[in-house]
Amino acid sequence: MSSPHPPLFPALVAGSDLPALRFGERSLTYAELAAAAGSLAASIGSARRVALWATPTLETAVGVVAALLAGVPVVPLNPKIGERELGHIVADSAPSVVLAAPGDELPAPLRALDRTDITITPAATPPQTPAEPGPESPAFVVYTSGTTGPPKGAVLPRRALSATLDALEDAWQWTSDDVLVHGLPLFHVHGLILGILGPLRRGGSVRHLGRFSVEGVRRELADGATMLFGVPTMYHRIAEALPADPALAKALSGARLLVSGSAALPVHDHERIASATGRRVIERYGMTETLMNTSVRADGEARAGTVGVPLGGVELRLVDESGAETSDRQEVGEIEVRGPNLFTEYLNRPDATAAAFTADGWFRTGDMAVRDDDGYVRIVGRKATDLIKSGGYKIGAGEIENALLEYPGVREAAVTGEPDDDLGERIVAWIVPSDAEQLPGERELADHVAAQLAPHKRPRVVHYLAELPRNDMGKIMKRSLHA
Ligand code: MCA
Ligand code: AMP
Repeated sequence: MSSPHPPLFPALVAGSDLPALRFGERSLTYAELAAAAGSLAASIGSARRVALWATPTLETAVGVVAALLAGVPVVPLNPKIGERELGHIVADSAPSVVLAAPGDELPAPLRALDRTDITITPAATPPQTPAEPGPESPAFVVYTSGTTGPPKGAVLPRRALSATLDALEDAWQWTSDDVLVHGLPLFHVHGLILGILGPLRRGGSVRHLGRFSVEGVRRELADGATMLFGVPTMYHRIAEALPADPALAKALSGARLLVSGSAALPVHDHERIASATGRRVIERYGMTETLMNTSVRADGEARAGTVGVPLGGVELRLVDESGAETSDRQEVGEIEVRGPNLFTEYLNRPDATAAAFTADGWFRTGDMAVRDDDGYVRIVGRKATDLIKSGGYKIGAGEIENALLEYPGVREAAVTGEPDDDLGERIVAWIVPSDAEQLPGERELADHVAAQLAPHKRPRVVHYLAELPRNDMGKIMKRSLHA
């Protein structure tokens, strides 16, 4: 059947013996991926929405491609997700099917759904590719933290994917010759949309490390990989390893592009990597709701501490507290963006969707920035202190506070972020115990948050206080906690 819309993955339609995906020893060519994902697509084509148990494996990549071929929206799930968060996501997104690798054991809320195993057996005859859905049809629902309450599902249409990936093609001179290496998790935009779908849209290939390691990066860059994606924690670990690892320095110096994102890469790490390798890491800036907004261009000046310039098709402005565009580039303002890269809505949350946009359709990012004279954007902070970025994960203080408050012996709880060399920020819990003689243990509190929400949301430090500092209105004064 011919389709009026161009395919999301032209190289998949063409099929070829060129490599598409590699996870450790296992790999698929474009023809093999088309066959495996095509037959899975045929079996889930009637689903309304599918949940995907997004382990860092070949199955996850095949599952997501299958759902996209079938035109069924995907909800990627962190395989280490805790009970409460999973319950919320399943209830909110109401998937009719869960996709998982054969043998993966799924927690209770998912066992109630129909399960389809992602089997990777090349079909004898390549299945017919279904017609390409329209550009506005939803491709993903990706859950992201706000300052309070449970995570919200950002609905990402197909045109946001193609717009962002094609803008990056231009900014990074990204081609089918590129071989990307990364070890990012596959349940967020960075690892999944940029890191798996990006290479597939270009007709290039990706080698996923299964889990991030400096050794894996060294090995793959020394063996033909041309690009590296990572969060700042990963580049920090690379910077730490460089002085004792000349082979790592050599591998990095041979890469075409080293890209960092999800949080700010400290200038110190930028400089350590540049002096050891002669290569500059470039940063790009994005969000779950907007996909990518800005980047340092491959043909531009790599300037540490900036996230570069707006990508093709993206409108970006800085506004002051009244919502007026700042007149002076040096004045700090909130970044607002508009363009085809944006999400359409938060699932089931018209209130939150309305609050996120201005009347004339600009999305409020909550990120504060200034601009250099030539337009390079410098992010200087976030509007809400209640959003923490740890290891590149966005974490809302409110959801952790709610989880802590349920724990026996906790009377009051506040959560903040504090600087951490490795994670960027680490989560700190401030606890007022019900009984000063019987403190809820630091380890128990961390385990509770890990089990209810997710391990990366667990507090790394716990302080016990007799009371929380409050202002006249009774509001907790978080800024004075660290003082
Ligand atoms: C530790 N663990 C626990 C507990 N404590 N499990 C249960 N209960 C506990 N109390 C487990 C962890 O699950 C993990 O398991 C291991 O112990 C170590 O965890 P941790 O120390 O937290 O992390 P790490 O291994 O040091 O990880 C650092 C990391 C990671 C690799 C940098 O933070 C990471 O992958 N970050 C990427 C974030 C990202 O992709 N963000 C994109 C969203 P195990 O050993 O089994 O692993 S932002 C985005 O998409 C936007 C669009 C953008 O701009 O990119
Ligand atoms: P998330 O909602 O998890 O997708 O995280 C998006 C947030 O990550 C943005 O609003 C920024 O605060 C932050 N972010 C992403 N990339 C960068 C970067 N290169 N520099 C600084 N902050 C970044």
